[in-house]
Amino acid sequence: MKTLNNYLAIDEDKQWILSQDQLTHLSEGVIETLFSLGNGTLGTRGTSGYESDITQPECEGTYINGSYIRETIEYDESAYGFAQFNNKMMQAFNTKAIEISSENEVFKPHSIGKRHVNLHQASYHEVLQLHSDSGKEIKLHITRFVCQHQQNMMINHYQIEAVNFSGKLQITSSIRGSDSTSQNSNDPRIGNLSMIDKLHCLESLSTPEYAFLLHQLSDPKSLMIAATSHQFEQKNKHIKISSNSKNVLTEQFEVELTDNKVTFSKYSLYLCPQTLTSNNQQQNAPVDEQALITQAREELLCAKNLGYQENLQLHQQLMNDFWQDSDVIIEGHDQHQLAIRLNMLHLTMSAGKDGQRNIAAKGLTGPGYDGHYFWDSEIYIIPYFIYTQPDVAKSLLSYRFNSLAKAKSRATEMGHEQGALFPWRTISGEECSSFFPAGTAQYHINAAIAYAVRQYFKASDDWQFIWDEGAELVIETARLWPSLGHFNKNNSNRFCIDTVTGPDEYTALVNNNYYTNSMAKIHLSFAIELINKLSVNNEIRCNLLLTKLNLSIEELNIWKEIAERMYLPHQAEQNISPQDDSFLDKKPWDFIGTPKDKYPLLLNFHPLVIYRHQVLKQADVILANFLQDDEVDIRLKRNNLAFYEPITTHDSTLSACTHSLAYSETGNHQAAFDYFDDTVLTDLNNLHNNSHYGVHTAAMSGSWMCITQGFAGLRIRDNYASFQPNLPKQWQGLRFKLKLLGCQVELTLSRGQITYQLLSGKQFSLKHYQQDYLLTELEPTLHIAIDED
Ligand code: IFM
Repeated sequence: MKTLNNYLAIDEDKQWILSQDQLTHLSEGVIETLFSLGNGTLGTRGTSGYESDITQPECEGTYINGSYIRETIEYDESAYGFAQFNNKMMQAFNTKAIEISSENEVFKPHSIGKRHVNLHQASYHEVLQLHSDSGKEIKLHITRFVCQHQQNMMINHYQIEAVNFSGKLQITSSIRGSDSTSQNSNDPRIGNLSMIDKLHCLESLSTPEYAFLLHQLSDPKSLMIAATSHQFEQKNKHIKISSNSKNVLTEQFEVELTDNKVTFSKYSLYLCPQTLTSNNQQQNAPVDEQALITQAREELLCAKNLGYQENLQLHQQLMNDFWQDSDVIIEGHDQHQLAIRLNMLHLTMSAGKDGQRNIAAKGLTGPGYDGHYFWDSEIYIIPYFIYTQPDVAKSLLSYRFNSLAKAKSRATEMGHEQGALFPWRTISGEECSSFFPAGTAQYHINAAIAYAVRQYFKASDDWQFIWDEGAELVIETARLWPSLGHFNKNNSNRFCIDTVTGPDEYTALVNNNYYTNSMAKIHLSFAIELINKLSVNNEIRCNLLLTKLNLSIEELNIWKEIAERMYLPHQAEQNISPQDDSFLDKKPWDFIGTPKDKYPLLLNFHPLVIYRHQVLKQADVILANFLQDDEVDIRLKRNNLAFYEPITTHDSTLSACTHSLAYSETGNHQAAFDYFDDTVLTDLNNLHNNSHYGVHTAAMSGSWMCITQGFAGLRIRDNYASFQPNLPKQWQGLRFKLKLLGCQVELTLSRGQITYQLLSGKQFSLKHYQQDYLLTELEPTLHIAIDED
């Protein structure tokens, strides 16, 4: 096994390198997505920056997570409560653009460059061969990283080798507004972040020291600065500045070739001080233009003082720490090994880490879904962070806490007397879904947030978070359920929730969606359990909290009654759970008569046609059953799988991983493996044919869940973790680490044996199938032989 500290070994290790040669089956746009880099705040697509007819990017983009432009949603037929504004993730200025010339002749590439991404280092590498009309040849090496140690910074490093001439080179370097990122399309998944017309240029400057473009956004009122600074190893002169438009700043440097080489770094800094949330008043303080310019200059000069090598080392150190804790090692399947690493890397490169930004469905890799955050974060993505980087999980939950005020006013707008209603899709915290049947109607997002708090708390025992933020989140979101349903006399007085949409977006506005009702039940039960725990932990503080939130015993009693009397649809004859009240009465979809090219159905049939049929876009009951854990009998889970799987299209990338998890849990290991394969390769093989507009972060995280919660059977219980490991027969071994219950443990599965190892922490209780064990500092290792039959 390679040592993770040895960068050289990693450089040569094919399982850490994703190169263009391995991706000949993919289009340029998909490769740009896969080669994207980011750090949770800033992300940039894997485009060369050396633009020419040959190296023209399919979709240029550099994005700032959490920053956005607000646009009015135009409806021809509007109605009360419709979302009024869209948020579009900030597409920042392109600072990767350079061009090289000699004696007024521009060098052009012979062919597209040779590119690869080093997954361990989160760095992009490209080699381009260029020539001039008069036959001069150069070789250009580009190395790029988006600094893990400096959230607003990207560094591009260039090494130019003159092959057959000497003298001087002119380097033209720009900061450029990207006008358009995608064609108009009827595909609702594709976003368009073209926003240059929404930015008003206030100031630009170019000096030998640094350069910048400063823009003003009108809504939300904010400033954005893109600044660069160049650092040459050779003698150079800053010779020309031209700015033919307010949205482009071009500089030129003349550099002396030394030993036929020119080496330089371009430091790019982006600042966009924007208010994401309304809870924190300080953030609303206006930012002064001059202060922003000074900050940009100082941060650039500070990075330059450190120099390229030092910055690279700081960046690599953090990446090294990340992989030390997070790596999953798969033996016997190179493609899965590469894919799971790619997925984990994109998750960490996309997730906000400061409580002010979340993780977009497409990460920071493309314009898809306008850069919005969905329930994907809580149900699919946070589990990965809970067990590998718990601080990131916490900060994603803090983002929700910080937008609680907006969720509360949305609840009021939607007619609820109290509580919070979180938006289906958003950046700023306001509802941005313009199609309410598959948007606002997905009230289950409230339960998703509470479920994520529950999982985080169970695994981390983080009381401080629960006291400061978690409890309030759980309580305010729980408050909505009583007003969303009623005790129905026609249904034995059970609590029914009407006119909602569950996760399956091929069925909308139904009564008693099984998933929503189950999750509401879990949510309310957890809220009550949590308040009891808080009271035991600190009764006075708990009473203060309940007083602050104006939560009475009567309200708690209602929650209790609702949870107890929640109606969960059940059809006794087949022993299955109907997806909702009307689902089983609908006409079956004609799968045999639907040719392959009619998928995804959402691009080929009107929603009403789809809604009228028994057909699923994605797991609904199956997901509920997984999240319900041991509350549901395994026979019911099996029956539900047998019923729903054949009528599920998996047109959503959130579906395959759920099915893999469900098959692992119910013992169909081959099916679990096949669905895992579909999940882990979603982007690496562009399985849904839309990875050119960004990766699918939920599927990426879902693939991690398939391994840990599926193949290894991890479940978190009160004060212990339980495992039911089953190494796929297609693999030779599996190894991963988990952080939970104050410890770090490593699991190593090989054919015939599993090893549990306590890496840190005092003691760790676990259950392996039915047997209890304790790992301690004195006896940290447990080997268990596995009978493969
Ligand atoms: O949140 C999902 C939804 O469940 C299915 N459509 C895509 C969204 C973003 O991934």
